[in-house]
Amino acid sequence: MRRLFPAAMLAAVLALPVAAQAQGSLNLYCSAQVEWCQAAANAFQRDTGIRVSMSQKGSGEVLAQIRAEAQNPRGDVWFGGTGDPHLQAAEDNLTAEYRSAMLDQLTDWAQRQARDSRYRTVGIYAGALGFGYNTELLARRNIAPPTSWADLLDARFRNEIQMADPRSSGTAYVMIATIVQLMGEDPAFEYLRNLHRNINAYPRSGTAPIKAVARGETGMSISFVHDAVTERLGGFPVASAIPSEGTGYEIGSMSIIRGARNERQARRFYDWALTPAAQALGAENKQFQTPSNRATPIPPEAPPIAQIRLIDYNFAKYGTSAERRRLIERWEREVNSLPR
Ligand code: S7P
Repeated sequence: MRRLFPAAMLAAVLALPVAAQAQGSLNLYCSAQVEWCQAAANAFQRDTGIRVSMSQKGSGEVLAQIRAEAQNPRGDVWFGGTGDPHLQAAEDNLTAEYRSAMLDQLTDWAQRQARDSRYRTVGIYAGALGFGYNTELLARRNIAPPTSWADLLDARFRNEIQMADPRSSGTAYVMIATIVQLMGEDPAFEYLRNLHRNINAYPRSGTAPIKAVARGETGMSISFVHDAVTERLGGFPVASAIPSEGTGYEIGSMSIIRGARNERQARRFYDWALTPAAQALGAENKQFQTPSNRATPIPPEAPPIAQIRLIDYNFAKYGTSAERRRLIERWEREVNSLPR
Protein backbone atom coordinates (compact mmCIF):
# COMPACT_ATOMS: atom_id res chain seq x y z
CA MET A 1 0.00 0.00 0.00
CA ARG A 2 2.80 2.37 0.97
CA ARG A 3 4.50 1.67 -2.37
CA LEU A 4 1.28 2.00 -4.44
CA PHE A 5 0.03 5.29 -2.99
CA PRO A 6 2.79 7.53 -4.38
CA ALA A 7 2.33 5.96 -7.83
CA ALA A 8 -1.42 6.64 -7.75
CA MET A 9 -0.74 10.19 -6.62
CA LEU A 10 1.78 10.68 -9.40
CA ALA A 11 -0.76 9.45 -11.96
CA ALA A 12 -3.37 11.84 -10.63
CA VAL A 13 -0.94 14.76 -10.69
CA LEU A 14 0.10 13.94 -14.26
CA ALA A 15 -3.52 13.55 -15.35
CA LEU A 16 -4.66 16.90 -13.92
CA PRO A 17 -2.81 19.29 -16.19
CA VAL A 18 -3.79 17.21 -19.24
CA ALA A 19 -7.50 17.47 -18.31
CA ALA A 20 -7.13 21.16 -17.58
CA GLN A 21 -5.23 21.73 -20.82
CA ALA A 22 -7.96 19.94 -22.77
CA GLN A 23 -10.57 22.33 -21.34
CA GLY A 24 -8.34 25.37 -21.74
CA SER A 25 -8.20 28.48 -19.62
CA LEU A 26 -10.00 31.75 -18.98
CA ASN A 27 -8.77 35.19 -17.93
CA LEU A 28 -11.46 36.79 -15.83
CA TYR A 29 -11.55 40.51 -15.04
CA CYS A 30 -13.90 40.99 -12.11
CA SER A 31 -15.43 44.19 -10.72
CA ALA A 32 -17.65 42.61 -8.06
CA GLN A 33 -16.30 42.16 -4.53
CA VAL A 34 -13.25 39.94 -4.40
CA GLU A 35 -14.97 37.21 -2.30
CA TRP A 36 -17.62 36.75 -5.00
CA CYS A 37 -15.04 36.96 -7.82
CA GLN A 38 -12.94 34.23 -6.22
CA ALA A 39 -15.96 32.03 -5.49
CA ALA A 40 -17.15 32.35 -9.11
CA ALA A 41 -13.68 31.54 -10.46
CA ASN A 42 -13.37 28.47 -8.21
CA ALA A 43 -16.88 27.16 -8.92
CA PHE A 44 -16.57 27.59 -12.69
CA GLN A 45 -13.19 25.87 -12.68
CA ARG A 46 -14.62 23.01 -10.62
CA ASP A 47 -17.75 22.68 -12.83
CA THR A 48 -15.97 22.79 -16.19
CA GLY A 49 -12.29 21.94 -15.73
CA ILE A 50 -11.43 25.29 -17.35
CA ARG A 51 -8.52 26.89 -15.50
CA VAL A 52 -9.42 30.42 -14.37
CA SER A 53 -7.04 33.25 -13.68
CA MET A 54 -8.92 36.11 -12.00
CA SER A 55 -8.00 39.72 -11.27
CA GLN A 56 -10.29 42.12 -9.41
CA LYS A 57 -10.53 45.87 -10.10
CA GLY A 58 -13.19 48.61 -10.03
CA SER A 59 -15.41 49.25 -13.05
CA GLY A 60 -13.66 52.41 -14.28
CA GLU A 61 -10.29 50.74 -13.90
CA VAL A 62 -11.24 47.66 -15.91
CA LEU A 63 -12.68 49.90 -18.63
CA ALA A 64 -9.34 51.76 -18.79
CA GLN A 65 -7.44 48.46 -18.84
CA ILE A 66 -9.39 46.85 -21.68
CA ARG A 67 -9.09 50.10 -23.63
CA ALA A 68 -5.31 50.07 -23.15
CA GLU A 69 -5.13 46.38 -24.14
CA ALA A 70 -7.49 46.67 -27.14
CA GLN A 71 -4.77 45.82 -29.70
CA ASN A 72 -3.61 42.84 -27.65
CA PRO A 73 -6.46 41.70 -25.35
CA ARG A 74 -5.37 39.82 -22.26
CA GLY A 75 -8.77 39.43 -20.58
CA ASP A 76 -11.58 37.20 -21.84
CA VAL A 77 -14.61 38.08 -19.69
CA TRP A 78 -15.40 41.15 -17.60
CA PHE A 79 -17.75 40.07 -14.79
CA GLY A 80 -19.59 42.56 -12.58
CA GLY A 81 -19.25 46.26 -11.96
CA THR A 82 -21.69 49.03 -12.69
CA GLY A 83 -23.44 48.89 -16.07
CA ASP A 84 -22.49 52.29 -17.51
CA PRO A 85 -18.82 51.42 -18.18
CA HIS A 86 -19.91 48.12 -19.79
CA LEU A 87 -22.17 50.15 -22.12
CA GLN A 88 -19.28 52.49 -22.87
CA ALA A 89 -17.04 49.52 -23.68
CA ALA A 90 -19.77 48.22 -26.03
CA GLU A 91 -20.09 51.56 -27.76
CA ASP A 92 -16.32 51.80 -28.21
CA ASN A 93 -16.20 48.30 -29.75
CA LEU A 94 -14.10 46.93 -26.90
CA THR A 95 -16.49 44.05 -26.21
CA ALA A 96 -17.96 41.30 -28.38
CA GLU A 97 -21.56 40.58 -29.39
CA TYR A 98 -22.94 37.41 -27.84
CA ARG A 99 -26.59 36.34 -27.56
CA SER A 100 -26.66 33.79 -24.79
CA ALA A 101 -29.35 31.12 -24.88
CA MET A 102 -29.94 32.11 -21.23
CA LEU A 103 -31.29 35.58 -22.13
CA ASP A 104 -34.95 34.51 -22.01
CA GLN A 105 -34.56 33.54 -18.35
CA LEU A 106 -33.53 37.07 -17.33
CA THR A 107 -35.53 40.00 -15.92
CA ASP A 108 -36.62 42.82 -18.24
CA TRP A 109 -33.93 45.18 -16.93
CA ALA A 110 -31.18 42.65 -17.63
CA GLN A 111 -32.45 42.01 -21.15
CA ARG A 112 -32.81 45.75 -21.78
CA GLN A 113 -29.13 46.18 -20.90
CA ALA A 114 -28.32 43.54 -23.54
CA ARG A 115 -30.51 45.22 -26.17
CA ASP A 116 -29.13 48.73 -25.37
CA SER A 117 -25.62 47.44 -26.03
CA ARG A 118 -26.56 45.48 -29.16
CA TYR A 119 -25.84 42.30 -27.17
CA ARG A 120 -22.33 43.28 -26.11
CA THR A 121 -23.20 43.20 -22.42
CA VAL A 122 -25.93 41.81 -20.18
CA GLY A 123 -27.34 42.57 -16.73
CA ILE A 124 -26.30 40.18 -13.97
CA TYR A 125 -27.63 42.05 -10.92
CA ALA A 126 -29.24 45.33 -9.86
CA GLY A 127 -28.75 47.53 -6.82
CA ALA A 128 -29.89 50.94 -5.58
CA LEU A 129 -27.67 53.84 -4.57
CA GLY A 130 -28.14 55.40 -1.14
CA PHE A 131 -26.36 56.28 2.07
CA GLY A 132 -24.51 54.16 4.58
CA TYR A 133 -23.76 55.47 8.03
CA ASN A 134 -22.12 54.42 11.27
CA THR A 135 -24.92 54.40 13.85
CA GLU A 136 -22.58 54.55 16.86
CA LEU A 137 -20.38 57.29 15.50
CA LEU A 138 -23.32 59.52 14.45
CA ALA A 139 -25.02 58.96 17.84
CA ARG A 140 -21.80 59.83 19.67
CA ARG A 141 -21.48 63.05 17.68
CA ASN A 142 -25.18 63.80 18.07
CA ILE A 143 -25.74 63.85 14.31
CA ALA A 144 -29.18 62.86 12.98
CA PRO A 145 -28.86 60.24 10.19
CA PRO A 146 -29.32 61.46 6.60
CA THR A 147 -32.65 60.93 4.88
CA SER A 148 -32.34 63.00 1.70
CA TRP A 149 -29.82 64.29 -0.84
CA ALA A 150 -30.58 67.76 0.55
CA ASP A 151 -29.50 66.62 4.04
CA LEU A 152 -25.99 65.93 2.80
CA LEU A 153 -25.32 69.67 2.38
CA ASP A 154 -26.15 70.33 6.03
CA ALA A 155 -23.38 71.68 8.27
CA ARG A 156 -23.85 68.68 10.58
CA PHE A 157 -22.11 66.55 7.94
CA ARG A 158 -19.08 68.86 7.63
CA ASN A 159 -16.12 66.58 6.88
CA GLU A 160 -18.23 63.47 7.61
CA ILE A 161 -19.01 62.12 4.13
CA GLN A 162 -17.07 59.88 1.77
CA MET A 163 -17.90 59.07 -1.83
CA ALA A 164 -15.61 57.40 -4.34
CA ASP A 165 -13.69 59.15 -7.12
CA PRO A 166 -15.75 59.00 -10.34
CA ARG A 167 -12.59 58.76 -12.47
CA SER A 168 -11.98 55.23 -11.16
CA SER A 169 -15.30 54.23 -9.62
CA GLY A 170 -18.47 53.23 -11.43
CA THR A 171 -20.41 53.73 -8.18
CA ALA A 172 -19.40 57.40 -8.01
CA TYR A 173 -20.30 57.90 -11.66
CA VAL A 174 -23.79 56.50 -10.95
CA MET A 175 -24.07 59.08 -8.15
CA ILE A 176 -23.16 62.02 -10.41
CA ALA A 177 -25.46 60.80 -13.20
CA THR A 178 -28.25 60.37 -10.62
CA ILE A 179 -27.91 63.92 -9.29
CA VAL A 180 -27.84 65.31 -12.83
CA GLN A 181 -31.03 63.40 -13.69
CA LEU A 182 -32.77 64.44 -10.47
CA MET A 183 -31.87 68.14 -10.54
CA GLY A 184 -30.84 69.09 -14.07
CA GLU A 185 -27.17 69.57 -14.92
CA ASP A 186 -26.32 73.08 -13.71
CA PRO A 187 -28.15 72.76 -10.35
CA ALA A 188 -26.55 69.31 -9.98
CA PHE A 189 -23.06 70.79 -10.29
CA GLU A 190 -23.99 73.54 -7.83
CA TYR A 191 -25.07 70.73 -5.48
CA LEU A 192 -21.83 68.76 -6.03
CA ARG A 193 -19.75 71.90 -5.30
CA ASN A 194 -21.63 72.43 -2.02
CA LEU A 195 -21.36 68.74 -1.16
CA HIS A 196 -17.57 68.90 -1.74
CA ARG A 197 -17.26 70.96 1.48
CA ASN A 198 -18.63 68.04 3.49
CA ILE A 199 -16.53 65.34 1.79
CA ASN A 200 -13.42 64.18 3.64
CA ALA A 201 -12.06 61.86 0.90
CA TYR A 202 -12.79 60.52 -2.58
CA PRO A 203 -11.19 57.02 -2.48
CA ARG A 204 -10.46 55.06 -5.66
CA SER A 205 -12.88 52.17 -5.07
CA GLY A 206 -16.67 52.38 -4.89
CA THR A 207 -16.83 50.16 -1.82
CA ALA A 208 -14.02 51.92 0.12
CA PRO A 209 -16.37 54.58 1.61
CA ILE A 210 -18.74 52.03 3.22
CA LYS A 211 -15.76 50.09 4.58
CA ALA A 212 -14.48 53.35 6.09
CA VAL A 213 -17.94 53.85 7.64
CA ALA A 214 -17.81 50.32 9.09
CA ARG A 215 -14.39 50.99 10.65
CA GLY A 216 -15.61 54.28 12.13
CA GLU A 217 -13.25 56.38 10.00
CA THR A 218 -16.08 58.48 8.60
CA GLY A 219 -19.68 59.09 9.63
CA MET A 220 -21.39 58.33 6.34
CA SER A 221 -20.91 57.34 2.72
CA ILE A 222 -22.66 57.47 -0.62
CA SER A 223 -22.80 53.77 -1.53
CA PHE A 224 -24.94 51.03 -2.96
CA VAL A 225 -27.23 50.04 -0.11
CA HIS A 226 -26.53 46.31 -0.57
CA ASP A 227 -22.91 47.04 0.38
CA ALA A 228 -24.13 48.52 3.69
CA VAL A 229 -25.99 45.24 4.36
CA THR A 230 -22.73 43.30 3.84
CA GLU A 231 -20.95 45.45 6.45
CA ARG A 232 -23.83 45.19 8.92
CA LEU A 233 -23.84 41.40 8.63
CA GLY A 234 -20.08 41.54 9.15
CA GLY A 235 -20.87 42.81 12.65
CA PHE A 236 -20.29 46.54 12.14
CA PRO A 237 -22.67 49.26 13.40
CA VAL A 238 -23.80 50.23 9.90
CA ALA A 239 -27.27 51.26 8.69
CA SER A 240 -28.45 52.57 5.33
CA ALA A 241 -31.02 55.01 3.98
CA ILE A 242 -32.60 55.72 0.62
CA PRO A 243 -32.78 59.43 -0.31
CA SER A 244 -36.38 60.63 -0.07
CA GLU A 245 -36.12 62.52 -3.40
CA GLY A 246 -35.50 59.20 -5.18
CA THR A 247 -32.29 57.57 -6.27
CA GLY A 248 -30.36 55.98 -9.11
CA TYR A 249 -29.35 52.37 -9.48
CA GLU A 250 -26.91 50.11 -11.25
CA ILE A 251 -27.45 47.22 -13.59
CA GLY A 252 -24.31 45.29 -12.74
CA SER A 253 -23.17 43.74 -16.02
CA MET A 254 -20.99 41.19 -17.77
CA SER A 255 -19.24 41.39 -21.15
CA ILE A 256 -16.96 39.29 -23.36
CA ILE A 257 -13.86 41.22 -24.38
CA ARG A 258 -13.46 41.67 -28.13
CA GLY A 259 -10.62 39.58 -29.52
CA ALA A 260 -10.62 37.33 -26.42
CA ARG A 261 -7.98 34.64 -26.83
CA ASN A 262 -10.25 32.11 -25.11
CA GLU A 263 -13.55 32.95 -26.75
CA ARG A 264 -15.09 29.47 -26.44
CA GLN A 265 -14.33 29.39 -22.71
CA ALA A 266 -15.55 32.98 -22.37
CA ARG A 267 -18.95 32.06 -23.83
CA ARG A 268 -19.13 29.05 -21.57
CA PHE A 269 -18.46 31.25 -18.52
CA TYR A 270 -21.03 33.80 -19.71
CA ASP A 271 -23.78 31.16 -20.01
CA TRP A 272 -22.77 29.59 -16.70
CA ALA A 273 -22.75 32.94 -14.86
CA LEU A 274 -26.38 33.53 -15.89
CA THR A 275 -27.61 30.30 -14.26
CA PRO A 276 -29.41 30.43 -10.89
CA ALA A 277 -26.74 28.24 -9.27
CA ALA A 278 -23.90 30.54 -10.32
CA GLN A 279 -25.87 33.67 -9.37
CA ALA A 280 -26.61 32.25 -5.91
CA LEU A 281 -22.87 32.47 -5.21
CA GLY A 282 -23.36 36.21 -4.68
CA ALA A 283 -25.55 35.81 -1.58
CA GLU A 284 -23.46 32.84 -0.42
CA ASN A 285 -20.56 35.31 -0.29
CA LYS A 286 -22.57 38.05 1.45
CA GLN A 287 -23.29 40.10 -1.68
CA PHE A 288 -26.90 41.21 -1.66
CA GLN A 289 -27.69 42.68 -5.07
CA THR A 290 -30.88 41.55 -6.82
CA PRO A 291 -29.90 38.77 -9.26
CA SER A 292 -30.95 38.92 -12.92
CA ASN A 293 -32.10 35.34 -13.54
CA ARG A 294 -35.78 35.24 -12.57
CA ALA A 295 -35.26 31.77 -11.05
CA THR A 296 -32.40 32.83 -8.75
CA PRO A 297 -33.81 33.29 -5.24
CA ILE A 298 -33.61 36.94 -4.17
CA PRO A 299 -31.73 36.89 -0.87
CA PRO A 300 -33.99 38.05 2.00
CA GLU A 301 -31.23 40.46 3.04
CA ALA A 302 -31.28 42.22 -0.38
CA PRO A 303 -32.72 45.77 -0.27
CA PRO A 304 -36.11 45.41 -2.02
CA ILE A 305 -35.51 47.39 -5.20
CA ALA A 306 -39.17 47.07 -6.26
CA GLN A 307 -40.13 49.14 -3.20
CA ILE A 308 -37.40 51.77 -3.56
CA ARG A 309 -38.20 55.10 -5.20
CA LEU A 310 -35.92 54.75 -8.22
CA ILE A 311 -35.48 57.38 -10.90
CA ASP A 312 -36.03 56.37 -14.52
CA TYR A 313 -32.25 56.16 -14.98
CA ASN A 314 -31.38 56.88 -18.60
CA PHE A 315 -28.78 54.15 -19.20
CA ALA A 316 -28.70 54.79 -22.95
CA LYS A 317 -27.61 58.43 -22.39
CA TYR A 318 -25.42 58.12 -19.28
CA GLY A 319 -23.88 54.91 -20.60
CA THR A 320 -22.26 56.72 -23.54
CA SER A 321 -18.54 57.44 -23.54
CA ALA A 322 -19.00 61.08 -24.49
CA GLU A 323 -21.40 61.74 -21.62
CA ARG A 324 -19.21 59.99 -19.06
CA ARG A 325 -16.08 61.85 -20.23
CA ARG A 326 -17.89 65.19 -20.28
CA LEU A 327 -19.46 64.83 -16.82
CA ILE A 328 -16.25 63.58 -15.22
CA GLU A 329 -14.19 66.37 -16.79
CA ARG A 330 -16.72 68.89 -15.54
CA TRP A 331 -16.55 67.33 -12.05
CA GLU A 332 -12.71 67.55 -12.10
CA ARG A 333 -12.79 71.18 -13.27
CA GLU A 334 -15.65 72.56 -11.19
CA VAL A 335 -15.73 70.37 -8.08
CA ASN A 336 -12.58 68.41 -7.35
CA SER A 337 -10.30 71.40 -7.98
CA LEU A 338 -12.02 73.44 -5.24
CA PRO A 339 -10.47 73.71 -1.77
CA ARG A 340 -12.41 72.02 1.04
O1 S7P B 1 -19.70 44.31 -5.41
C1 S7P B 1 -20.23 45.43 -4.80
C2 S7P B 1 -20.40 46.53 -5.79
O2 S7P B 1 -20.94 47.65 -5.14
O3 S7P B 1 -19.16 46.87 -6.38
C3 S7P B 1 -19.34 47.07 -7.76
C4 S7P B 1 -18.70 48.29 -8.29
O4 S7P B 1 -17.92 47.95 -9.39
C5 S7P B 1 -17.80 48.90 -7.29
O5 S7P B 1 -16.66 49.21 -7.87
P1 S7P B 1 -16.30 50.67 -8.38
O6 S7P B 1 -17.33 51.65 -7.94
O7 S7P B 1 -14.97 50.88 -7.73
O8 S7P B 1 -16.22 50.63 -9.87
C6 S7P B 1 -20.82 47.13 -7.98
O9 S7P B 1 -21.20 46.79 -9.27
C7 S7P B 1 -21.28 46.17 -6.98
O10 S7P B 1 -22.64 46.18 -6.70
